[in-house]
Amino acid sequence: MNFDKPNPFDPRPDLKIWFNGKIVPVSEAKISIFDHCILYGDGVFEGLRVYEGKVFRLTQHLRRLEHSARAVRLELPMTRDEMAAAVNEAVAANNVRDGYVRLVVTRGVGYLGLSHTRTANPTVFIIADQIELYPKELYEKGMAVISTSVVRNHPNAVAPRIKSCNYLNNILAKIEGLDAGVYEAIMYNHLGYVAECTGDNIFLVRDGLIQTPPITAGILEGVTRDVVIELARELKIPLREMDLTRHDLYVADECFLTGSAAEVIPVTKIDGRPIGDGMPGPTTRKLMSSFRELVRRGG
Ligand code: PXG
Repeated sequence: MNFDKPNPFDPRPDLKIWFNGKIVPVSEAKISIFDHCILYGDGVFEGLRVYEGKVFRLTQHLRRLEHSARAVRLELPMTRDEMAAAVNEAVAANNVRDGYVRLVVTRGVGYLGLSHTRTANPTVFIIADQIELYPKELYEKGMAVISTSVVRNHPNAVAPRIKSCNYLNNILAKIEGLDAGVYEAIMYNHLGYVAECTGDNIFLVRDGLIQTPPITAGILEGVTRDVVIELARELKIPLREMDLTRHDLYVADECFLTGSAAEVIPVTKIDGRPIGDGMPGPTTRKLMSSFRELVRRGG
């Protein structure tokens, strides 16, 4: 047995964590093995961005957290204002100017059984650190993705609108993508329509129309997705939320993904097929630069 091998992915030791109301060194931020988040993936989370020291779209993220919590009958132990203050404390404690925030609320320690009624004291922790999801050159050249055989959770199973700590549906798709040599993977829903990627929402462009799956396709209501929809409206580029099939992926002129970590990233190959002329297209480029301008202006 060897459980003490060095781990190259260990967090840096000087990281400070907001943990149940206090700022503590990362080595002191510990969760019980009886927390139902560990035993069952029973918890909810958010992933946010910090630009120029300011948390981007904080209210939208906290609102989504509240909805996720309500959907799984987890009572948040903090008000929205307290949560916002805590996120800002975590950011300040780590002097993050441009970075990433992970906010997690666990079900809490409980009895060895599924019942949420036999748990107490959700743990809240906030990590403020750096993230670089995809290599920088992919924002210039575009990224290759696959569409996977892993079907997105049925909305009446674990609704994809819940940002829960149970991400195995997405992780299985991610594994299929990584095995195929790509960083991201598109998932179809139970009806065979395009849903979303493992950690990003998807958009296509065809004949000047931006197309994206509707929320009813069973997707996370991405904060970045909403920003792009707003930007398209401001730029007067037509956009339609519509059911999309594999065929739509293959005949698109352009494709791009959105996410808090990824921002807006062009996709130039799907399942080995070049999209459009195989280069990031003009609409994608316009939205990428508008997005960067928006975050520079402070959201
Ligand atoms: N769909 C899913 C399934 C997500 O998890 C998005 C879309 C984009 O949503 P926002 O609100 O960020 O625009 C997400 C969020 C990762 C990672 O490490 C990705 C997300 C969250 C946490 C981690 O890849 N994406």
